Amino acid sequence: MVNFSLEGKVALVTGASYGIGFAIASAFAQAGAKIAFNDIRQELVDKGLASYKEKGIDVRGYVCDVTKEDQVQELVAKVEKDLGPVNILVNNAGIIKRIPMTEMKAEEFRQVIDVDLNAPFIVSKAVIPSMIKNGGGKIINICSMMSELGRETVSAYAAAKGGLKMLTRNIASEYGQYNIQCNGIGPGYIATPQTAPLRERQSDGSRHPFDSFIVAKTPAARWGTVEDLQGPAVFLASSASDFVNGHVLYVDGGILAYIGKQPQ
Ligand code: NAP
Ligand code: GCO
Repeated sequence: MVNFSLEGKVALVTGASYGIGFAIASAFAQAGAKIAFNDIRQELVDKGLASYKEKGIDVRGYVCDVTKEDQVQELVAKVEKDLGPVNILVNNAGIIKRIPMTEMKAEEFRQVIDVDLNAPFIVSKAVIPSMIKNGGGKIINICSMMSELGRETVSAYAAAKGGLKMLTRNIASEYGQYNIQCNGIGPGYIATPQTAPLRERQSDGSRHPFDSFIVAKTPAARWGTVEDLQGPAVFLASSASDFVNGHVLYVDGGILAYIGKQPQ
């Protein structure tokens, strides 16, 4: 019997007050996991706690900036004390800065790399020792279309997400022997606050050009929803994927497979 259950597991999802992280943590709870999440500010954690409660999901929320190693080590220790050792980690917290590369300050580039690449390294490094001690674990890194493709104004984000794909493969390579599976999820274009600027209605009420572009580039002819990511995340967090390692599962409606619609 294929087992998608997460009963008895402790899952830590970073940056999960809302958006993709919130949806993944909610799905893990439905599959039986005990949930811990963090966000960077108390008011965000409080907002998240209220949202989980509204869905009848019991979670622990913690304030932690995932780019700060001391805060991350404290977070992991608190989760272990409150719920038990982390069995499933989702490195979800992320930022994007859409700035033409030649206009981007080096500090802005560093900030994106820090959250989107350095932080998954820091948090993974914090949980791997206990995963080894406990006979294994699951690490899921939230990658992106930009792990494979570039586009104007997202140089830092693409560099980070491309690096995150290779960090995923390297964790799989280095720790697979301890029954740790590290995989990525590469969401397509998903309707969340992060992509809201790309979907804003124009002053004349027409759709944002990028919105129309993405719908035309997607065989599914729609933006993804956070719910589209829940099944793939539960699969990669469960024992059903114990022989899947170092893989990035693209949940993109087919964008990466499609050259694009011929202009009419
Ligand atoms: P989002 O709506 O911007 O949520 C990101 C979350 O991460 C927010 O709660 C954010 O808090 C938190 N965060 C940012 N920096 C942090 C830090 N240093 N420490 C702790 N938490 C931090 O993004 P999303 O759309 O849900 O995306 C989640 C992940 O999926 C990101 O890694 C993103 O790159 C990736 N992704 C998104 C899409 C998409 O189309 N939406 C597609 C592919 C991949 P604040 O509110 O303070 O920023
Ligand atoms: C952008 C978008 C994308 C999505 C996502 C696609 O500006 O191109 O924000 O980067 O967030 O990463 O997979």
